[in-house]
Amino acid sequence: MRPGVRAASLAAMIGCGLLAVWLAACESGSGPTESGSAPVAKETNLALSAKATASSELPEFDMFHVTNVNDDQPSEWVPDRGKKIGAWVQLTWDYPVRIQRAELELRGIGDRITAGRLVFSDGGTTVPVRGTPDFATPIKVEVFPPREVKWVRFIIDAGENGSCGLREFRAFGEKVATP
Ligand SMILES: [Ca+2]
Repeated sequence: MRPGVRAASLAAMIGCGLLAVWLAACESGSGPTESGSAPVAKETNLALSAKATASSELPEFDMFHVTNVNDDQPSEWVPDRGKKIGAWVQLTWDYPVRIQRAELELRGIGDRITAGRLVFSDGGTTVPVRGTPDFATPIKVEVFPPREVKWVRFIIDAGENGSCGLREFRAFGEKVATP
C-alpha cells in the first residue's frame, strides 16, 4: 500500500473509532436522553372551590374568620378559645368530589393541634388525624379508599395552648363527573 493510501485508511479507522466511542456513550446513558422529562400531574386542591364554615370564630379579634382556611394565604382561622375541643371546620361543595388526601396547615406559632378526626358527608368511617411533632409541619392525612362526598369536616380533639387553629384546610382529589 502506498504511503498516501495508508494514511487515508488510518484516518478513516480513527474516524470510525471515534464514532464507535460516541455511540457507546449514547447507549450507556451518558449522552443526551429524554427519560425523566415526562410532566407530573399537579394535584388539585379542591378546598379552593369549597365553602368553609366552622363551629365558631375567635370573637375578640376581627381577623380569624373561617374563610381564611381555604384562601391559599397565610391567614388563619381560630375557633373561640373556650370551645377549642370539639371545634370544627368544614368544606362544602356544590357538587360531589372524590377526596384522596387532606392536609392541615397549622398556625405558625405554638398553638398546636395534637389530635383530631375527619368526618365525611357519606356517613362512613371517621378518619383519625394525628398531630405532627412541630407546628411548622402540615398534618397530612391519607384518605383510603378515596371518599366520594359533598363535605368534609375536621374536628379538633386535642391541642396545646389556647388558640389552636388552622392556616389552611386542603383537600386533594377530583370533581366527580356527573351524567
Ligand atoms: Ca389561609
